[in-house]
Amino acid sequence: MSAKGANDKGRIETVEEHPLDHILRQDRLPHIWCPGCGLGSAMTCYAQAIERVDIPLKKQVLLSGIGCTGRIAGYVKVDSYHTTHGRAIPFATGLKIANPELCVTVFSGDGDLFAIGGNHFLHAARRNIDINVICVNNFNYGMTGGQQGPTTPVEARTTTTRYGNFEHPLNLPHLAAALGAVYVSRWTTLHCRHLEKSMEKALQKRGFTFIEIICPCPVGFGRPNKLGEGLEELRYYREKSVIKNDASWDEMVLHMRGEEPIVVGDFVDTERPTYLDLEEQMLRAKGLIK
Ligand SMILES: Cc1ncc(C[n+]2csc(CCOP(=O)(O)OP(=O)(O)O)c2C)c(N)n1
Ligand code: SF4
Ligand SMILES: [Mg+2]
Repeated sequence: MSAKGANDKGRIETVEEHPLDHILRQDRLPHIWCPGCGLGSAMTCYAQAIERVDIPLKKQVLLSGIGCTGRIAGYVKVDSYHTTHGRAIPFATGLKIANPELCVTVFSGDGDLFAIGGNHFLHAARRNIDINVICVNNFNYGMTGGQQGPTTPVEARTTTTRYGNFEHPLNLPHLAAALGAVYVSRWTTLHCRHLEKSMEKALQKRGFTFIEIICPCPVGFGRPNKLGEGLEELRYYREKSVIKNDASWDEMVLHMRGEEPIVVGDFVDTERPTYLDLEEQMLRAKGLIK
């Protein structure tokens, strides 16, 4: 797309515009992400999805905690909140309960959502709060220098596991499904079309939805684990990925070593009364509301 504009010498020239310019906060760009980081692709998928769904942008809200992923909430031009580390889900819960008309999405990192914020994830999913949680899983704390986190694979090297990680990682879709999330999917940043479709589905679905995005972090994860630069890390994920929508819980496990595939797909798509549905049903049954 292009438009005519005057340059600083007053001459008219053609200025290239990106089709998503109106969805991004231009005054916040350029972004802070490292060359080869997958976060730009993840954000682009989200920007496409919020524009495609039949929900006015004015009703969409984006929240994040702290981390490289958390910056997305500052770059997308919808009402957004860059909350404290790990606390985006309680903010999102409060927003949704106070104003159920809003379409509320949390976009944050593996460390933010599942270490310091793990408890909030658990209870929002169990209560089936009608919010969407999108987690960029780069297997480490990217922003603070590549430390080990709750999704770091066994044997992976980080700045705090110099000889390899010896903790069992969380399996995020498995956890979300076990907690009763009504929609659960996993894609890599290379599966742009699938990821966009999943985001569209999640935005329109009633109930707690969860999407895991496997994302290259060439600085914090690719380099110490000898996966190469961003493009090579992406190639590694592409070659190992297998789409399997009906994957069993065992197949969802990410080994990230040897021949084991990275299983991606739409794993759960079901219905369950939301927190507000149950509250309304109960109050109505007791004659407390009409
Ligand atoms: C209460 C608190 N503890 C710790 C930090 C430091 N901190 C900032 S970002 C971050 C980790 C981010 O990791 P992740 O959520 O995986 O995001 P990424 O940078 O990898 O996208 C930490 C520990 C903080 N900002 N606040
Ligand atoms: S540290 Fe990792 S996640 Fe953060 S911007 Fe750099 S490549 Fe991306
Ligand atoms: Mg991370």
